[in-house]
Amino acid sequence: MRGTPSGAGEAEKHAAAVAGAALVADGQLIGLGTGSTVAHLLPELAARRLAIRCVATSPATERTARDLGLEVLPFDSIERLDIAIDGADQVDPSGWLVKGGGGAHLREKIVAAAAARFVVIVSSDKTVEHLRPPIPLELLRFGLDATLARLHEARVRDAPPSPDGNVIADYLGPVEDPATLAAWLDDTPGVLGHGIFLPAMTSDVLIATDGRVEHRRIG
Ligand code: A5P
Repeated sequence: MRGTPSGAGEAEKHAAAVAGAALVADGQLIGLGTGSTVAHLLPELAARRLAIRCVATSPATERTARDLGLEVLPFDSIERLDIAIDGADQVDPSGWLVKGGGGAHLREKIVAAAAARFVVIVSSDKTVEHLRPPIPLELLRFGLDATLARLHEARVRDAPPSPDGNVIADYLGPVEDPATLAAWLDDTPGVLGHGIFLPAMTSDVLIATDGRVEHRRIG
């Protein structure tokens, strides 16, 4: 799923991150995503020196944000965020997303759902015509083999547990209709979260291609 970092890819991630950071306003409460594109976002946000407060979707993001001087709050007694910004692994033309290459997709979905505006920042290699496997999963360890058997085509990822100590796996079956697959995964006991994000969750997608950033408005 994850390609070798290329100079062009990093430049596009940087351009998308700069465009994302520009959407943040003074005084806002921000949700910070996880991943290599968000790694470009954090210094850009810090450099703007706004009076913002943040919540982080992973310990790695939290550490980096704090090191850069951003204020990070625990996300347990906050009802709404003004804006959340995050990367994605796949974006289709209608705004369906696959996330979770970094294993933080359950937290990322909770943060995105709490945000009045959810902004996705991607390099051009993340655009796809149709979503495809693997679809990241977060599974409860209790009953793990029974959950995997019910999912038929799923494999535990050789990766650390999620930030909340759960098992990270990937669904490898076909993605014919993302809505049907998302609903089935939502209904499967033992599946705590999956990486399919419905278009209704996303407000904006910023796609960097060479020196240009396309701004797609979705939900
Ligand atoms: C983390 O769990 C993921 O959802 C990332 O947001 C997504 O995989 C994009 O990551 P990169 O920016 O590293 O490509």
